[in-house]
Amino acid sequence: MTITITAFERSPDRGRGLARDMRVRWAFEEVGQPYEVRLVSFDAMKEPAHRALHPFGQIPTYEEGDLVLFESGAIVFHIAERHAGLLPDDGNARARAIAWMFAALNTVEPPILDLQTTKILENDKSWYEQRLPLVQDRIRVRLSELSARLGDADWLDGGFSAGDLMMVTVLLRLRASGMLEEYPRLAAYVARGEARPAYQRAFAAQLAVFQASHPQPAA
Ligand SMILES: N[C@@H](CCC(=O)N[C@@H](CS)C(=O)NCC(=O)O)C(=O)O
Repeated sequence: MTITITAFERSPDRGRGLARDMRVRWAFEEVGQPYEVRLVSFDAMKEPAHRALHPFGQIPTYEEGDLVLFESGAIVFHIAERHAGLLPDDGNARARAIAWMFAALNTVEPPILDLQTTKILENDKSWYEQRLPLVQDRIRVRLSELSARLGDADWLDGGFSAGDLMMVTVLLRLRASGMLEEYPRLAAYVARGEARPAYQRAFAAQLAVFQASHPQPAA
């Protein structure tokens, strides 16, 4: 059965792989599951037809027959449950990998999103200069804890899992800030994720969407 996801028609990140369809594409590539993509505009995302798939009018969504999902974490989890390759077979190891997915989305991502909101939406406020370092320090607490737990390991708990996939995509949102480089183990961890062939195929696919909508002039 065909699986269709939604992604930005014009991604605000200019194809840098930060939109959340990247997580889903990467998961598909890791497990070898073909998928189709329906591109949606910002306007279309807020229309009833898309809201029927996604109550908050966002991307990504997942459609497979009668099943419709939203939330990148739920979608990646569903893919990982359906296919081998993203969750260990051992029950305890599987539970820990799932815990890392939640940690990425629920503990590490919120302060990172807070930084983006602060920089984009609050930079004209009188209190911006006072708030920014507070937000950055909250991220540093999490990065320092995560780095300590990762130690010299390649991945968070044994082999690469959906927990790492989610954590790497969350940490990538920090790249432009330069904060990731303050934690060499985490910078190397993210680089390991990006080096995976499945990541590179997913990245190329989403970049191709941006390049098609912004053709380069001939040299
Ligand atoms: N928690 C959701 C967040 C989804 C989300 O924020 N999607 C962004 C793209 S990365 C979006 O659609 N933004 C447009 C909007 O909110 O109007 C998930 O992980 O899927």
